Amino acid sequence: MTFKELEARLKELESLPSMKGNSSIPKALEEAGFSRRDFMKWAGAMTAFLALPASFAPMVARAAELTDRVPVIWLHMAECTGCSESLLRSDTPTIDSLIFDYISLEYHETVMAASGWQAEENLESAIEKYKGNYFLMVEGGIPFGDTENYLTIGPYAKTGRQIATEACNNAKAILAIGTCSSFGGIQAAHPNPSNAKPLHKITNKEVINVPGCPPSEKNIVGNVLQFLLFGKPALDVYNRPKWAYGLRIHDLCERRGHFDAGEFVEHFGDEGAKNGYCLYKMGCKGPYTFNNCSRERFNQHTSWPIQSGHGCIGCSEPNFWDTMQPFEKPLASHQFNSVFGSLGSDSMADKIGIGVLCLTGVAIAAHAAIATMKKGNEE
Ligand code: FSX
Ligand code: SF4
Ligand code: F3S
Repeated sequence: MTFKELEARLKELESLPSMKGNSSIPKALEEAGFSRRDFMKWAGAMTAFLALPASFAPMVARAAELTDRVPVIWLHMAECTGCSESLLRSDTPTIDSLIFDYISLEYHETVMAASGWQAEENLESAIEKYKGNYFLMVEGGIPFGDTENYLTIGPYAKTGRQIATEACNNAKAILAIGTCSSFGGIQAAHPNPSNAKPLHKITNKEVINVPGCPPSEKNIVGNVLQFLLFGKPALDVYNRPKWAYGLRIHDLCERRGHFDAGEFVEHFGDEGAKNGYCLYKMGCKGPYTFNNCSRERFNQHTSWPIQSGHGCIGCSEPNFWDTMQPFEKPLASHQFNSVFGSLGSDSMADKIGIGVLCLTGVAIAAHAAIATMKKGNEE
């Protein structure tokens, strides 16, 4: 998309009425004590996060200010609500959470006051009023088939599947927020008693997956901004936006130098743990996991699982509850093509595919052993 096209897109958004009446994002930022400078700094960081050149920062700032022009419906299916919590639960309001408050959330069960009949009516009237124009964000897996009524919601006793399908039918864009909605998640783990499905299995419409259990607040807000600015992003084989899920955790991990040097934590709490060594032998699944946690972290960039001393459990990968177990032991059956072979460690998921990850390349265990041996020889 050219700069000119982007400008036209933003102008079109600007011409839509604000859905927040007299309130506006600049006003809300001011009231929350953020200066224009803080906001522009945030927009600069968000621009880099979206992998855009720095010259796009003013556009990103404008897009953030226009998030109150597009109605959003957020549905909860079967899940723990961690995805909403990831975004909303911070001790001080952040610019991300504030922007999210200003997204015109027409319906969100966690943050709205309505319940019962009133909630049901709000949802129906939002779908009707904004037919074809709203963003649909869905959290949670969806029980399907004979067990579909395991998730029954509201005074009309509709199933989650019915509600989600209806909302999908009339949406402008659909984002599956979290691994449950993207891939089924914890309730779809073996033996999947409710036959839970990901959102894309219950609708024919295209679903953009934003997995992570939960996804970071930045990935949630970033994907909304990305969509406002450019429309549909480039996606990998699992329909994850490549700008966010294009690299493995292992590629940019702060402990990667220790992996390459064969320096591993052998037990939680040992000297290696104190020295920040690699967590591969403690079961880290960073080499098989596509996500940007190692770059962006969580909670306003303060920390992330590996920084806090536990390996990645692969939470943004399909069926990770089954395929990434045991979480605190290396996966001997998984293979990682890092040093040899034609696919480098920076290859995208769509080039590799999980099958190739399992069938070709050099076993990461072997790589780790070689690295350890090399180190042994040097000593
Ligand atoms: Fe799932 Fe989100 Fe994990 Fe929880 O709702 S992705 S269980 S963090 O909250 O859907
Ligand atoms: Fe980081 Fe895990 Fe890779 Fe070690 S195995 S470098 S801890 S991602
Ligand atoms: Fe999940 Fe691994 Fe990031 S467990 S939060 S993808 S470090």
